[in-house]
Amino acid sequence: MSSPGIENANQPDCAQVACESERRLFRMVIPKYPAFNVYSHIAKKTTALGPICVATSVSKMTGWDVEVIDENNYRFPGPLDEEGMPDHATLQEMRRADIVGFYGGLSCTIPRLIKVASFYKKVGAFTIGGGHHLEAMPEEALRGGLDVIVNGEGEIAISEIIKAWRSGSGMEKVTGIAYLKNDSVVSTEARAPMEEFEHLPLPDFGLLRFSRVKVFPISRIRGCGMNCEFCSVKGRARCARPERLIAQISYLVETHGAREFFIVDDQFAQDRDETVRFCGKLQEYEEQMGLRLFITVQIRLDCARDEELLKAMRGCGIGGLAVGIESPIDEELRAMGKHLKAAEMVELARTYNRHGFLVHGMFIFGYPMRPGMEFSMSAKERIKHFRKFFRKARLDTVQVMLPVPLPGTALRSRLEKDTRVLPESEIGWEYYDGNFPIIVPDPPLTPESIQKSILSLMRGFYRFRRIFGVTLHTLRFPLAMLPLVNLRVRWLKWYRHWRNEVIGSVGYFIIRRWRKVFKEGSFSEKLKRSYAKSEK
Ligand code: B12
Ligand code: SF4
Repeated sequence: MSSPGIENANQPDCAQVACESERRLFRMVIPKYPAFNVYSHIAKKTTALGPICVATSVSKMTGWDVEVIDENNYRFPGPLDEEGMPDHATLQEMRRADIVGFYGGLSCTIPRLIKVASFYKKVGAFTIGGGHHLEAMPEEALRGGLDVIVNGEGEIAISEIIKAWRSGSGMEKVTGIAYLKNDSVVSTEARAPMEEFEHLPLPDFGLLRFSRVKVFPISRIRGCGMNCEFCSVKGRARCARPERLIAQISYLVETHGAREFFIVDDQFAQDRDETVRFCGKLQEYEEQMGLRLFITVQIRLDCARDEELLKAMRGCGIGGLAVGIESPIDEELRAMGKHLKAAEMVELARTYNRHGFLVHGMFIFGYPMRPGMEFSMSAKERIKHFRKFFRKARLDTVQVMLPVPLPGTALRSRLEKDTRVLPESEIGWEYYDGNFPIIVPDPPLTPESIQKSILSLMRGFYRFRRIFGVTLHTLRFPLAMLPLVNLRVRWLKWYRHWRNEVIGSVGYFIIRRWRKVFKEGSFSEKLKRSYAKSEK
């Protein structure tokens, strides 16, 4: 079968007509992260929700079998190539996929996506991509191996594309997609974001092949109305009913033995009253089933002021909070479009801590000021601010990243205008994971100094000597439980210290390995070259 690029895909070829009665295969690929980093560990235990939702939609279509290959959570006996990567040639030999979908949500995975997509295109599969990066930058991937890119949510669009491909009726009538025609990118009329979710099937994690999921990603709310300058999530929040999230959880608990969940919604409590209702319903379910779940959510700091919400969250097993604190420096917060002040943030983080939540603070180091904002601070001084904040806010774990000019964001447009984004010819998409300097920072900072600073902050937090803390806390366990009253409170208090020391020491090894991989790589050379170019 010849490769059905968008133009010849419109006419079904002979093989397509002859095998009309055969079942066909749709394979979804979640491309591998390029570098070892702090996410590598979690990626092995979870998966990406968006492509699972899209694959689930295809699985409900007549005549289609579906499988998902998550390259970040890919295990024995999945075939590997000589580089140790998932071997798509063998997968294709085992069973030929007619259509291959690609998750293009993360810029850092785009080079791998293009490599795998061009392979599939060469062997005659029809290739479709979706996700934040591809929406913002469709052309490179369309020229590199994708036939069609979906803008926005894919659950409905995918079935329309597949039907159009099968019937040969052409893609022009499918809304919200982009493809190449006469060597130019054509975008069809935009598709409105979904408002109603009840008709969508529940995401089917059983479609994953060669993966084992421990932390299940689930979702109720899409979009975020906050509009932070550096973020690619746009559009107001659209919410499903709490019952839908309960249905996802109960299904996974009862069929997959799931106990750990990550609610991927950008702000868990956006739809505040319904969120409280969700917590109540979940607590009820857990009591009926006699089990306790562990749930992590992403939440804003100022929700810590809402006592009723916090109580409801604790009641249903929400234990982990990922909080975008971003910076302990007021001027930087203003530049990002954040409305809180650093001093307030310390208090709010401590409130979460007091209520027994494990708080993971996410920060950006060296955020570039907006025009007209006069502010200058050395890297050393900034590090001091960060360290003081970590200590005062009593954060359980932290992640300090560099500013990333993500495609489609206002930050990227602003920095591009000032030619402060390091050229892609040197610093490619694979470096867009927050660990590498991609921009020319504000003076007196330099790309090297900001990178050294995040390493220093992470190494200061995740230290080797925390291994001794693990031993100490393990030995202290019997003592911590005495006297034998309030056992749950005592256990939780002990567990928090013990768990933080375990993560602290595991983190040390992860950062050490990241540094080693980094030193062996060629980034420093590329950085010098591209920085020199941008200074000219
Ligand atoms: C959960 C999450 C994570 C998880 C899991 C990531 C994953 N998906 O594999 C973790 C914590 C590991 C993570 C890490 C990172 N993340 Co993250 N993450 C998210 C988050 C909050 C939710 C993703 C999600 O599940 N959404 C819900 C689903 C339903 O929506 P969706 O993924 O967009 O999918 C829909 C459409 O895009 C489309 N679609 C998607 N794929 C396909 C495929 C086909 C074929 C079709 C037709 C359609 C289609 O249909 C889907 C269903 O409607 C998003 C923000 C967001 N709201 O999307 C950020 C986001 C994806 N992350 C982002 C980033 C930058 C990162 C990090 C680099 C860290 C950082 N600096 O923040 C790291 C990278 C990891 C690494 N190893 O380097 C950016 C990506 C932007 C970009 N251009 O790269 C986002 C958009 C947030 C932002 N700041 O803008 N992340
Ligand atoms: S950073 Fe978080 S709060 Fe800000 S727009 Fe993105 S998802 Fe919303």
